[in-house]
Amino acid sequence: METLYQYGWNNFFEEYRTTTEKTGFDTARVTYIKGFKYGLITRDGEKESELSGKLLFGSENENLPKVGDWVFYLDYGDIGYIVDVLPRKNALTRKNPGTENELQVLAANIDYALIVQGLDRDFNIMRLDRYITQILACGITPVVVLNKADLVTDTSLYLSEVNKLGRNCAVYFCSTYADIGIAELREQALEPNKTCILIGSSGVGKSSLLNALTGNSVHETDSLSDATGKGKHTTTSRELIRLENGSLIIDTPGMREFGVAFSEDDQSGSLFPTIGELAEKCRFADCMHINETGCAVLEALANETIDEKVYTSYLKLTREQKHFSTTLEEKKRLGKQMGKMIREADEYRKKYKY
Ligand SMILES: Nc1nc2c(ncn2[C@@H]2O[C@H](COP(=O)(O)OP(=O)(O)OP(=O)(O)O)[C@@H](O)[C@H]2O)c(=O)[nH]1
Ligand SMILES: [Mg+2]
Ligand SMILES: [Zn+2]
Repeated sequence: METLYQYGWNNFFEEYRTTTEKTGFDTARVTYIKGFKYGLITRDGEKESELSGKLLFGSENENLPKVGDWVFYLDYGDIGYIVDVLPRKNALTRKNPGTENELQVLAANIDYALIVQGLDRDFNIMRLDRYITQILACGITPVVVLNKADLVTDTSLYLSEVNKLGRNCAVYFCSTYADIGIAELREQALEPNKTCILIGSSGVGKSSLLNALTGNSVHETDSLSDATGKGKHTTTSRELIRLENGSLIIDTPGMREFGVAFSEDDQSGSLFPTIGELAEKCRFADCMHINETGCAVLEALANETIDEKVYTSYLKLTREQKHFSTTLEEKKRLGKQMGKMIREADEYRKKYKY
């Protein structure tokens, strides 16, 4: 079990294992997925595996194993067969790009998400707020990493922009080129046996950071010297690795979209603390903070006690959330109707035997 604990196994999973009758199966953690192959870290080391037919054909995509998941598997010597996924402590999700109401699970059982932005044209405060909101909704602690600090002379401007969001998350300025902030990140943000994930747009330096953190080149990075743009080492799959200090880290491919996908219940003050706090002082309990009289949010906006971006981001994200959950409900409702029709047709067929 020693190895498993080193890879993040804890009482949460141990309790489940001991209370479930899965005798004959071992547990392991998914470290990568390449096509039909699942990389596992088992008590005896690495083992490449596949999904059992039951799991492959009997599960919704979001319930299939993802990087970071703990699974039950059968050992067949050369290969393992994954038979089940243990309950997740949490999962990093987003709206599946190109869909209206599909959830995409990016990785499971995550303690920290390092949101990486580059201090070049990539820096975008609204996008940062979007990432933070969705990550909090997933029950994951967000950490802000502003990379390429070598490109700017004054980082304090960026820090005050981030602080205006009122998010209270740790902010690190890093440069893999100038070796700025890497040691702090390693020592303060990464904990032994805890899992963190690097996320952000393509080219912000996630893999470069991972390499700097490990001190060696585990992940190839895009090279600036390649003027043709060919042979870029953009990351194409997620992979969990263990660093020397015992922390676990997942590198991911850059994301173009990070659509929010959380439920209405999560939309309370905890996801938008600045707005939530003000909302308590609005005249109407159901105030939408759009044009109501006696709205404390609009008042704060008018006298500039809150930043306009905080408000704009709140409106944008809650609208998106609303759209996501209403289309999801609609889909479920239609699904139920469809199910009912099929059942009725079946009964009708049985009754009249045709
Ligand atoms: N100026 C500057 N450039 C950097 C720094 N770190 C990385 N880069 C450059 O940024 C580019 C992208 O780096 P990667 O580490 O591959 O970026 P990534 O986020 O992993 O990209 P994807 O895998 O496509 O998501 C490369 O050309 C790096 O050399 C930095 O600290 N400063
Ligand atoms: Mg990369
Ligand atoms: Zn209001």
